[in-house]
Amino acid sequence: MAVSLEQRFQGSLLGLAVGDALGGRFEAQSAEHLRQRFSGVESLINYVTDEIWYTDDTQMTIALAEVLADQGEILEESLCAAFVGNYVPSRGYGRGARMVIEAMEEGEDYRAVASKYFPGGSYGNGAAMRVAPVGLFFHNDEAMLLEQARQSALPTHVHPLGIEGAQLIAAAVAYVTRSDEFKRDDFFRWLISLCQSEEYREKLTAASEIKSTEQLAGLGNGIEALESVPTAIASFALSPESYAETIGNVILLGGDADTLAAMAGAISGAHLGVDAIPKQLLGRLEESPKGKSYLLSLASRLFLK
Ligand code: 8NA
Ligand code: MG
Ligand code: MG
Ligand code: MG
Repeated sequence: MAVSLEQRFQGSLLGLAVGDALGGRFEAQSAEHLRQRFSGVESLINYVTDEIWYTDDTQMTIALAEVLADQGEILEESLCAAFVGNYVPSRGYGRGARMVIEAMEEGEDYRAVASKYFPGGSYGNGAAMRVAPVGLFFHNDEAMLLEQARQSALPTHVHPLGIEGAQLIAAAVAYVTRSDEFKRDDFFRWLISLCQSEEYREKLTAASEIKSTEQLAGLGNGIEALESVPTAIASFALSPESYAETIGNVILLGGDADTLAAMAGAISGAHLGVDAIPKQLLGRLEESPKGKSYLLSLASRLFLK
């Protein structure tokens, strides 16, 4: 059955939140440990028997989606206000991100705080992990897609590799949102054509050549955008017809599991729609004030804007 555009928007936000929440259980564990514990993706998913809670990845994505649904574009001042309004330190933020948001909260010069903390800016994956709403909203407009992904990164990530990571995840989400059929070669050709750095061009080229899940680990599982964005994209492209495989295979890599699964899940959910997320997982996503129902209605608001 054809997947509607609204189901793609819902699939992407919920796919991101579920990946984040499941991956968050295993953040910073080693692949060896996870492989001993779980025989594969199915046993990982069956392990979930209680509520799963999302982390900063989803919390910051909500901020972006709210700004886009309200205003139709990312404006720096509104985005910072939304980061502050959605700031829940217990969700677990990157250490630079925490400093920057707290500076925003205090009305300080947050850009100065950010560049003092990481000279040259952060190249963490924090801009990429939250960018999916930009990919959904601007799926038919390449220039706006890239510019708005950049704008959404700047308050916390001015390093070119942090920004480019966000642009590539936004582009991957946009690609699958606008096309019914997934054409792997075409997908990678387009993403590689968007690369500005040799670093991403090389990694995405390697990602495009991967033929098995065993090869995914070679792309990285770290907190830096370059060590996680290509991995998330590759995991989706390996299992484009399975949400569970897409997120499960990156969670089993260990390391920054929540963020890998958030990014991969946002792409997969936009491709397959919300009904492709196993009930075993979606049914256990937290029902807090900004939990499952809120995310579904936020996705619909974004779709209708
Ligand atoms: P960030 O800007 O603090 O960057 C994340 C990390 O990347 C930093 O803490 C550094 O280790 C490293 N890094 C980034 N830029 C530089 C640089 N220029 N020089 C040296 N090191 C650098 O925050 P972010 O928003 O990019 O981070 C996203 C990550 O934070 C995600 O994995 C997310 O899940 C969250 N996170 C939370 C926890 C937790 O407390 N549960 C643990 C890890 C990550
Ligand atoms: Mg997180
Ligand atoms: Mg599609
Ligand atoms: Mg993380």
